[in-house]
Amino acid sequence: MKEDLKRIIEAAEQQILNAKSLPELLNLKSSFLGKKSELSQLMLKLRDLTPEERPAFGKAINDAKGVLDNLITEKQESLKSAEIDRQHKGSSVDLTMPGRRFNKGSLHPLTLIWREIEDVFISLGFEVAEGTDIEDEFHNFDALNTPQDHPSRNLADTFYVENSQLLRTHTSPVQIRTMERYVPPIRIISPGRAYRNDKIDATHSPVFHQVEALYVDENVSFADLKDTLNQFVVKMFGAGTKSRIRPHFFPFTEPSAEIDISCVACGGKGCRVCKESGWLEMGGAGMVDPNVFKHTGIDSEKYTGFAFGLGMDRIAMLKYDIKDIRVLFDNDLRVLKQFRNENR
Ligand code: FA5
Repeated sequence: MKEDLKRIIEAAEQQILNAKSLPELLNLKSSFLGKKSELSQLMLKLRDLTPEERPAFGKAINDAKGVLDNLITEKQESLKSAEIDRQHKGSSVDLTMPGRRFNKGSLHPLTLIWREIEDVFISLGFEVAEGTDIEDEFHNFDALNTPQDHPSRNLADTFYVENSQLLRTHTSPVQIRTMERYVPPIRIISPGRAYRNDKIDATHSPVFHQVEALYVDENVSFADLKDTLNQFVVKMFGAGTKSRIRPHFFPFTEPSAEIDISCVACGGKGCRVCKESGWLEMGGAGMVDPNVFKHTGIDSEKYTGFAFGLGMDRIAMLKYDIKDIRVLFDNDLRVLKQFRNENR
């Protein structure tokens, strides 16, 4: 029997080592270790042996099976890696080439401006307050001292939702909500979306973005308003940029003003962007009207405050030299990709 085992192992060893493919190896495995293999047949002969002889013989067969099993596993690994080498040699894949660049997304120019504006105002001591896009008439109009017959309340200008609710037409309701909740000193900005039934053109969109600012404390003056605006403009657009304030009317501020900044496209000399005037309209501003304080329970004898609201889309257009507001809403990848390196 020992002779038989020796012969079987030697024959199997030769054939396993010479196997050329994985299917051939699998066939050999079944013929040397399968149920009909010589080794399995030898097992059947165990019953012809004496009980004393059986353990040693059984162990010898199992050892032989172990030897063959190991040989087959080793051969299998070497055939697999040879196959992988062969595939790579035959193909044109150059494993030393650098990988393809991961196509990273980029932040939208409005998001970049939004973040930059927040950073500038935070550096000036303001906090960021949040409002909601859907507002009620009280916070969007009444508390802001807007008369019942004011044209901005018109269906043609405002998108109403239902039950006197509307899509806010400006970010000024955040002033009211902040003054309702907190006592002065209050120093907040509130960036966000606003909605108006405006005709679309190069500088108007029915959905646009504003940033509201509100500063209420004892002795806040118009000089503080001008200085804050100037600092913002210089930090945002650079040292050579000036801001100017023109008299205007808003129901919620007295006195009221419109804010212009010197045209960043031509440095104030006059060009197509600023319609040759050298100035660009950015937003509205003024000293908080005492009637607004009354609606929010703030003592107008003790406190004064300034507020302003700037168009963020217009700021983005100036900063990134975008000539049409629609570019900010089209999401054309050719445009958005240009902001890849601006991401923070
Ligand atoms: C207001 O909305 C006032 N709430 C601003 C304000 C706040 C005044 C606090 C005083 C105190 P106005 O309607 O002018 O003001 O809008 C301000 C800015 O929003 C405009 O100068 C412009 O930059 C931007 N804006 C207004 N409508 C649109 C629009 N349809 N598309 C794009 N930007 C717009």
